[in-house]
Amino acid sequence: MNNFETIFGLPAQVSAQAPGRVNLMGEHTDYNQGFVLPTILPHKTTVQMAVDNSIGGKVELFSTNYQQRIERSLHQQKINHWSDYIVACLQQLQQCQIVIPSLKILVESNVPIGAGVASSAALEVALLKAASELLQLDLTELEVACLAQKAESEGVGMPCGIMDQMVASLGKENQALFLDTRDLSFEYVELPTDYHFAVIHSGKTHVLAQSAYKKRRQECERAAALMNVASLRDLCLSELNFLDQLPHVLRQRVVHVVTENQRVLDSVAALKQNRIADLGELMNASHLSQKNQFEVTVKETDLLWQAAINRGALGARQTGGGFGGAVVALVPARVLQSWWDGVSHDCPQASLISQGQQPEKASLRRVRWVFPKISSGEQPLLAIKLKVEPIKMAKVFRFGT
Ligand code: GAF
Repeated sequence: MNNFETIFGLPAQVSAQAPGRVNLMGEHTDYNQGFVLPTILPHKTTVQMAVDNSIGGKVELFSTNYQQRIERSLHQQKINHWSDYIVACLQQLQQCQIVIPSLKILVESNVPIGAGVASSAALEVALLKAASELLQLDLTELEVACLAQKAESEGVGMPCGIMDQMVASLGKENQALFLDTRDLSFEYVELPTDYHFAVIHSGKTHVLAQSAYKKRRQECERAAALMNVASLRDLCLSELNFLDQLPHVLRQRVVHVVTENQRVLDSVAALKQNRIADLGELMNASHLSQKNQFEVTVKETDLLWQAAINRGALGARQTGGGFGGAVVALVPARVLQSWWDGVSHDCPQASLISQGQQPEKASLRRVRWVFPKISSGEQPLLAIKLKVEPIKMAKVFRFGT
């Protein structure tokens, strides 16, 4: 008997999984219709599900991480609880005229929470993939990602972009997902095998819904409006000389987004041409831009970034939404152990989440699930249509040559 049967007294009908992610380049660019370059982690969330007509229109949920059972009605709004992510996804399906029967749902995960590695997207995507199979909806991976992003922004109230849900749904091992968030076109880019992308939790938990994430997004939208463009994606490097009409803070935000978009394009080129040292430099520039221009790093991630470089990483950067969470460092495979010995000496509060290509060797320190408290009354700022239509560019994008 597996966990599901022990907990619910009936066998699971379907099971689906989705991974956590580490973003290698392109931070806070997705809600500006820009570029991102994430990849997946070996850590996964598993959702098992069965129909149970005896529980009358409700869903009964169990999380093994919390060791907690809860019954939810799909008429209910969020209650600032881990189950909100599940209810929000099922409500998205209802909005697509899909009838949701009474369900029993089990969630198990080893994706660290509060580390900036997209645990909520892993839960949403695993849930929607399981529901799609159970209810024979035949959702595509793209549709799953779009529904998951809508669930998080509309149902949970976290106005995120689409990067995390896209890579949780479409990501592949040892490949980065080079994604254009404007039209959701993407390409897989092979990652080098003789280097590791080590992901390290700084020890400072990030809770995006309580952070200035929403404020940053609003600043970007205000800057775009003042610059008379649909989004910051429409600005190019040469236009950075003409930001005089913007207040200082907005100018800083624009500089980050425009240069970060360029860094994604440059990182893709560096990976394809095996210019790994160049990729390291781009990662360092990205961290400094997140620190000085976008102001989303914290003392703990800055110290960890410095230690990672001092101890021999080719480059490093804060990854994910920021305000705490993780740093990703590019480390030659042959020095990985001595590098980590040095970093963990300099930053004793840090823990290695994953060391990239050899997940089975990663020293995993179990991170307790801590679901963020989500403030109420937040409106979604971005509604992505279920059927994605390419959006015409307002301007020809002029990055790179
Ligand atoms: C969080 C969000 F969910 C993403 O959409 C993205 O904006 C990221 O922060 C920052 O790049 O993970």
